[in-house]
Amino acid sequence: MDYKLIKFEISNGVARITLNRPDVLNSFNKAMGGEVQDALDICSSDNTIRAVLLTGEGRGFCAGQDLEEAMSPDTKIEDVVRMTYNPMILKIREIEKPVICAVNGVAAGAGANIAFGCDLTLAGSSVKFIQSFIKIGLIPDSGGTYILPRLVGMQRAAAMTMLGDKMTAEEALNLGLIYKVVDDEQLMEEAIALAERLAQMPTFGIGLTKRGLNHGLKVDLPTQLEFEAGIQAEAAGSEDYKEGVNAFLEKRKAVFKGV
Ligand code: T3D
Repeated sequence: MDYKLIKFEISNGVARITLNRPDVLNSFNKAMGGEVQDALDICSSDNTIRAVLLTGEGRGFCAGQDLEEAMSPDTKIEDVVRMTYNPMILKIREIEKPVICAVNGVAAGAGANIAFGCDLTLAGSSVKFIQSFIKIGLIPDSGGTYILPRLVGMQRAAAMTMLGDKMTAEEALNLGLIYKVVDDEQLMEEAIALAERLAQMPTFGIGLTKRGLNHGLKVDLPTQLEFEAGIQAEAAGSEDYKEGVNAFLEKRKAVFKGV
């Protein structure tokens, strides 16, 4: 696919997806949603890609749905949710590679929930997160009603989504919504370093770890313990497991291939 609304670059095992509609704070129209989904499919299937980095161009990360497009008579809102946001969130959660998000500016509506749905989210210190759906009478989609109560508890999730107040990066960090706050000027450098570090790690094991974390959100402890036994067996069958143990015993640095 020839991308027009995102940038897609691969370097040192890291695929960087940059939302690229800066004039509208990288809000999503259907076309950009399609491009992001296509890029995520490539990230999933290309074995040379061992980490994904999602960010935005310009002064915003993402202002959610493009409201001009949402108002078009051709747009059915449930189709937008089903065709743009649901598959994107599922791809981010189900791709068995680490997805890092570098939130470079305001993240509103679906933009906030996409950031919260990534594996490791870094935000610049001046960033604001806004559950802005309710400001226009909508509900928090893109997994908001699923992930927010699980991450911050029902009361805080209700306050965030019913009031729609701006939240600072520091507040998001303290609530466990993101991994780290970084000086704005250092954000990309730090996000790339983190992604490149992850891309040198046992990718297959990271993928199984992610599968385990996803599964654990949905089941009881005995079921999850049994699930862990199964995926641990898969991890133990990997080349990286052999390399990790051999490197430890031989007192050298492991070189992981991701398989
Ligand atoms: O189909 C469906 O609707 C279902 C899916 C829903 C998912 C959702 O995400 S619903 C939530 C949609 N998003 C919003 O409601 C956020 C709207 N934007 C804002 O509230 C503000 O722009 C921000 C708080 C994010 C940032 O404010 P500020 O003052 O820093 O920037 P600004 O001046 O408002 O925006 C800059 C430009 O981007 C401006 O255009 P202009 O005047 O320079 O030509 C503005 O219109 C444009 N822009 C910002 N957000 C959107 C947008 N254009 C279209 N859609 C947007 N969401």
